Amino acid sequence: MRPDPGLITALRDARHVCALTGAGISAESGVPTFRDAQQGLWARYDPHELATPEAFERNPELIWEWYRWRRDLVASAEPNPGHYALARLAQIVPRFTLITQNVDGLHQRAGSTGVIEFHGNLFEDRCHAEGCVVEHEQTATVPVCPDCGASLRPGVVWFGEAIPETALDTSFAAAADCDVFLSIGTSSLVYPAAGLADVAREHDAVTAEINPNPTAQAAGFDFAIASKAGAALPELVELSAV
Ligand code: BV8
Repeated sequence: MRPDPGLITALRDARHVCALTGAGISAESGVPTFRDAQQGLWARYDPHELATPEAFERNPELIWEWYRWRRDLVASAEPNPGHYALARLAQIVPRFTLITQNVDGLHQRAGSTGVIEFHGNLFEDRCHAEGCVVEHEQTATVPVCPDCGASLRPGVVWFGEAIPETALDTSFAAAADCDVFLSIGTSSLVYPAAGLADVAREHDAVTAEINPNPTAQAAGFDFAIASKAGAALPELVELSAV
């Protein structure tokens, strides 16, 4: 289905486009979305229970096993046309801000730069006490910080943890400044990320949601494209280039 001409015009006229992506943009790369990530061994766990500091402190071995499983899953995935389309969009519009809730690094592998990782990065290890990123060669089930001896944990933001300040401030400033806000492949259920669309709307940005399953917030968007990101984005980006 051809995108709405109103959205194409808005993209062509935009000074600044801001995109927020969620697990849905990586679904076509074979990375399960956050809500259906629990396959097989993990089916009995709720990600909201596992992605918390409490779960890590209670059972660091289990949490490390889960994240190593996810790292393997993502390492074998490739960016898809949706990721590449956003990397292309950055070359077309005067200013482009890409904010992702995903921790899989697929935007960067598709060529996007300056990606704001709102919820951190799956492949970084951080000291659970000091928060610093730690490079190491440890093979222990639960690696430890060479500086203070605390457990290392994956460099993601867990439920109940604050968003990194720079990512938070930069993202909300971009949402407030942009002319077009694209919400792509997210259920828009997790805050504060889900609040970015509201800020864009309050600052008169044209807003669009791209999701094959329209979310509960779809009615709040100027345009709701009920399509997969890998199908809708390449066409949307090329039409906005002319
Ligand atoms: C915070 C990283 C405060 C980890 C993630 C009680 C205590 C504390 C906080 C709270 C609380 N109650 C509520 C909160 C706030 C909480 C929250 O929002 N909870 C929700 C559940 C209500 N938020 C937080 O805790 C945040 N921090 O509030 O801090 C604070 C302040 C100061 C000091 C201390 C604390 C932190 C939240 C970050 C959690 N980390 N990920 C990891 O990955 O392991 S969240 C994780 O789920 C994702 O990153 C993402 O953000 C989120 C939702 O996932 P989605 O990306 O939307 O994916 P989902 O599966 O849901 O949906 C996929 C969509 O794609 C679907 O709609 C589907 O239709 C669509 N789709 C499918 N295929 C395609 C597609 N779309 C396009 N194309 C396709 N092909």
